[in-house]
Amino acid sequence: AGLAHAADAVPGSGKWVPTVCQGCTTWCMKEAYVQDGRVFHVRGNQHSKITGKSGCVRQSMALTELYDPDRVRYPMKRTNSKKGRGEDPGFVRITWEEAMDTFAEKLIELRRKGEPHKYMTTRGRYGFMSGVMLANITRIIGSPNAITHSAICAEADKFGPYFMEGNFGYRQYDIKNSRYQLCFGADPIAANRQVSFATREWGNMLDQAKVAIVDPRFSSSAQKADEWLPLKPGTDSALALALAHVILVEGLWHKPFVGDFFDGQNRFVAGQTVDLETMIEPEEAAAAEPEATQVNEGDSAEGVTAEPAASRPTAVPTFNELYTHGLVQWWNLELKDRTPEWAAEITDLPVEQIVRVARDLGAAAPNVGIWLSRGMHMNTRGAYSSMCGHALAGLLGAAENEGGSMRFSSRPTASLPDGAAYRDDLAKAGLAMEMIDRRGRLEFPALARGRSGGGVISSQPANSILEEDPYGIEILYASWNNFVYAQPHAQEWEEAMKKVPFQVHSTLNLAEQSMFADIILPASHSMFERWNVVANSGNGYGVVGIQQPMVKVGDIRQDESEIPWLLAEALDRKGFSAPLEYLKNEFIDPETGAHPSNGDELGLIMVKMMTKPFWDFKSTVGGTKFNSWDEFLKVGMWTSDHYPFQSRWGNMGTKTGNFEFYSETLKEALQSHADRHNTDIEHVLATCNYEARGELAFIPHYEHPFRHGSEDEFPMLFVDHKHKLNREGRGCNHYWYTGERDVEPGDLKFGDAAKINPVDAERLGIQTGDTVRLTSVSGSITCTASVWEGARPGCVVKAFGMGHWAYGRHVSTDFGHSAIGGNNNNELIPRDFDRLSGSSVFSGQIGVRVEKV
Ligand code: MGD
Ligand code: SF4
Repeated sequence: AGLAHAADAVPGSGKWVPTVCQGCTTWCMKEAYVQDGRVFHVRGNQHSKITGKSGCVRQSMALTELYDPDRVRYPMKRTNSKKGRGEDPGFVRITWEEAMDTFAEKLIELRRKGEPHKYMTTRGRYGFMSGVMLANITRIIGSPNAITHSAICAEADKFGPYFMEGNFGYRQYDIKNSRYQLCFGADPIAANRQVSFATREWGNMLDQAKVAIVDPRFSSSAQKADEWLPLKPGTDSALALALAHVILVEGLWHKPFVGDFFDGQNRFVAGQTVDLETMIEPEEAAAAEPEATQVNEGDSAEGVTAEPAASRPTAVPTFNELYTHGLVQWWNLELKDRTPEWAAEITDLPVEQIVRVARDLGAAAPNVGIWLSRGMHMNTRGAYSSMCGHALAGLLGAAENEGGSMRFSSRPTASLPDGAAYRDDLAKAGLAMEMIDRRGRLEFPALARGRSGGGVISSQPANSILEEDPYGIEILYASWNNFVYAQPHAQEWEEAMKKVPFQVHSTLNLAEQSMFADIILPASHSMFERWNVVANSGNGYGVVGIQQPMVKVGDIRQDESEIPWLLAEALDRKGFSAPLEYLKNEFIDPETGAHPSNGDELGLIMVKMMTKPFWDFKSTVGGTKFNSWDEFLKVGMWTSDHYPFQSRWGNMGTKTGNFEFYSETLKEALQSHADRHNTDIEHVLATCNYEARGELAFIPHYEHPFRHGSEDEFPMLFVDHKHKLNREGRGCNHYWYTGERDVEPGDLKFGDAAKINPVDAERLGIQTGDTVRLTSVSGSITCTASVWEGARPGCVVKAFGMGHWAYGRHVSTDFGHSAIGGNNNNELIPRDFDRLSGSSVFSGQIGVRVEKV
């Protein structure tokens, strides 16, 4: 049932079926070639204005995931109650009915005890239908604890853009029209959010644009750039501020966006403040801005003025800002002293390079991309790094502009019914409990969208469970995630998972997370085996695509439609009918008016409901026109109109409507968090480990990198990065992944390499191939040394992705015990936060010691 284009599964008559790849956050529109009931090949969706038929190197690894011989093919239960690494769970096959009945029984018991809030769901990667199982049904049961992985992904990335530009989201970079691309902590042709597009366009871009990569590692993108800026980890904000300083001192800012001095004379001189207002003579005042007149009128109203306005000097703003706010305050409070010489000391980059990059940026403005990612801001004070980086986009007029960065295009999918009407009193009481991640506490502002506690603290639950603060968790449903491996300080997750008595893992493979599970549910592969909706943006276009079941490997179920249906049915059998009523009543096929009678129908109905704005002929959303569901299904994706450049200038969604160098929006958010805790902003910042006091809190400014571990004990710095073959934490169980590791510069075939510079290698007596132990404040791992000039001296560079002690034959030497090649980076990375955004720390200054063993 539900196999799309089943008629095509006839020998010799293959067909391209549209779907979406979710191998990373790029979410590329795809087509899969299906023949004889098998998928043979994938390529970009020919209708995609972002990628066309092209794709990244790892698109085909979706197939190795789908047909992985180690894939879980039926539900299982644990027979060994002892949990922990090295304990064989003793999984045995069970039916879907037994699996769901056991799960439902545990949930009913929890409700009987009056503790439904002790149920937690964790979400890793997801489709747009995930909210039904993970949030809506969870709330009907009575728990607020729907925890997503967003804060281990890149929440800090959204901080600067939100508080300066009103955009709580990622950006698309218009690299086709760019004349300069400056990437901080991003390797766009290997990872990040536009990989297929960036891979296709990078070479073309180099013909018309300069590219500069800021990274302690000589990444793939750095190798194809004009400038490599191998700065000391954790110092990106110093570089960004110095670039801003030079841009201002040399008069290179984009005047049609930022504005200019009232008389066109540049007053930005290093070390000198600029007056907010200037007194001008009467004849100049006549030609000056209307504000000058208003000052006189105000004076007059208070009875101050004794002489006519035109006959005395008048105060005017020294700098007339157009679409920005607070430039002079930013200069006075911070930028005036942030010279290239100052930054060179901190970053270890040459003064000339900083000045050259600043001048080139100015010359290319406004067609400049300021590309930010994890390496720059996923660190203890990363919120302000994010602001420092994004401020350059404002200064250069590159925000929302051609050749610059844009927020994601509008992709108006219809939302699904939330089920609030199906919550009983018990559920409402559970929902009122504090969330397990402690969001909103004084020390966790997590100011997503400007709200105190508005964001998730993805790494906190393990610690909360161990400390039983606010309480322990009794039941966990983990969907498409592997937090025991993917979370920083992974050891803590192992400990916490031992304490959760009942766990269900919906997964493709038995991963580390599964080793603590009581029930394993074999999930559908997102790209080939389920209905779902996924949207993204790139190249100026918003796209919405559907995933559809085209094959089925084993006795699997669709994770975001069939599994919630089966759970709702099991709960209903046990007398708790609200979830099933919610699914049966609220989900209605917009074409036929039919209600679902099983999970597969539910999946199709959800897809049709969400995508109706795109295929309903009455729709007014613009973009691609479809006249029916069938027409839409064949193409499998909708494309928006092109992004309207500059349309948000003056309408940015900040408090002032402008691009805020002095963030009134952040000031308000910090104040509301402080008010909530009856304290002041200074106390909030001190508690959250930031150095800023006073007005500095509201502007992009330099904070010293927070170092984990002393220089004496841990003299080198750890640089974690995504390997080009990583499909997030997945895709690893294949020899393409383990064998071809050297597609990433400096890595070793079949190895898990710690890459160190020859200078350090000589000092430490280490050669390529040696086994080395890396130790941080968090833990110790062993791996293979690779002596490589692309690692900045003083750094140990290592890709995330190997070191699975469970997952499959290609990555674990002894399944359930130990990993091939090395260990997980996350055993080295401590649990710490950028508390203003809620993000976890992965970059910055994590001290390590390297020893040959
Ligand atoms: P994964 O590890 O990708 O996700 O980390 P998580 O959100 O935990 O999830 C793997 C699980 O999903 C496995 O159990 C797998 O079998 C299952 N799975 C695979 N495909 C599917 C599917 O189609 N459906 C279902 N239901 N299950 C499936 C990712 C996270 O890791 C992210 S997004 C980032 S950005 C971080 N990156 C990162 C890093 O760069 N360095 C370090 N050190 N740590 C990192 N952790 C973060
Ligand atoms: Fe696109 Fe990422 Fe899939 Fe590559 S892995 S095809 S970039 S979604």
